[in-house]
Amino acid sequence: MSIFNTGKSFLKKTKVVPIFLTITDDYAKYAAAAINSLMKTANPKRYYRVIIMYDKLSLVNRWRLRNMVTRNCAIEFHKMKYNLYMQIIVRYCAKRSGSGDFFARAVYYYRAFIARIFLQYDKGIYIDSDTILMSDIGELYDIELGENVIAARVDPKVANVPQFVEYVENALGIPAKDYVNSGVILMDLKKLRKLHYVTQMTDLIKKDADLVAPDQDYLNVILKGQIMHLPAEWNMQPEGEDVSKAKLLHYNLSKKPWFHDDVNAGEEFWNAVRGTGFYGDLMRGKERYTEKDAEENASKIKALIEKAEKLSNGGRIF
Ligand SMILES: [Mn+2]
Repeated sequence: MSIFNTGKSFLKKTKVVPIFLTITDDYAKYAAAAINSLMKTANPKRYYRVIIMYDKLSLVNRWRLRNMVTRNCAIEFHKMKYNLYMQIIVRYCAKRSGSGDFFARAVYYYRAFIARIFLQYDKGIYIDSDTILMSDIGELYDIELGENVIAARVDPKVANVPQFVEYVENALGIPAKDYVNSGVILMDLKKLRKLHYVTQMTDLIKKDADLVAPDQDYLNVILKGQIMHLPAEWNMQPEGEDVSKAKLLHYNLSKKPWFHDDVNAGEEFWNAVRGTGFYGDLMRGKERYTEKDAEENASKIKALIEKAEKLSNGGRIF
């Protein structure tokens, strides 16, 4: 039996767990840590396939990532095609970038295409590159979605910032207690295909609205009422949270352990980096990181909060 067999009957029989990451060259080193942690915590009796969706990824980075393959965890690459949908997204991002928008990059939208591209899977998991697995991701895959289209964690960063609460409730029409983070998503791919998710998303994008977290906002708006809430431990966000029971760490909108020393659960990140072939890159990146970079990053988050406040005063967007 081989994990490199991609036939549908094989997938059905062995229940390969498909995990999707979406990256460009600048995310490759963080993705490597996420993938390495996934492999270390994987159940030796199960099979996994990590699928990396990318646009620009150098041969060297692809080679280094591909080298991480293990006995029961395959690594596969998928280059995104510049189709009509992608053109709409890229144009929107180009227009939005520079307006204090963190997320004006097409790579944030690749996750929306998973159901559409990978017809061989009926269920799958998306994870951000700034995550570390502490438990077998197969357990997350086994969660029953029931009638829901996806499962994701209610976003703790939103709930803790009054301006974000106002924004999601007033501008998006979503109660903050239901607004989810899109960094870890368990997906019913069949249902997403039936909903023509990408078409719905690009229809909204064509409205050219200014948003705080576009891909995540669209996800919440389109799937409102059809999202199961994941237990917090599957998207534990170290800054300000108790990570002792975490099954997955997500360094979301916070000080990143690859730049700062004083990060809660930073050790877990560096443990996951060792042996990936990206250790040197990450160490050099940390050495080069300056006070000025830290200030710039903090001011970006401040700008995001200001933007949320401004937009929430303008009433409903969709
Ligand atoms: Mn993230």
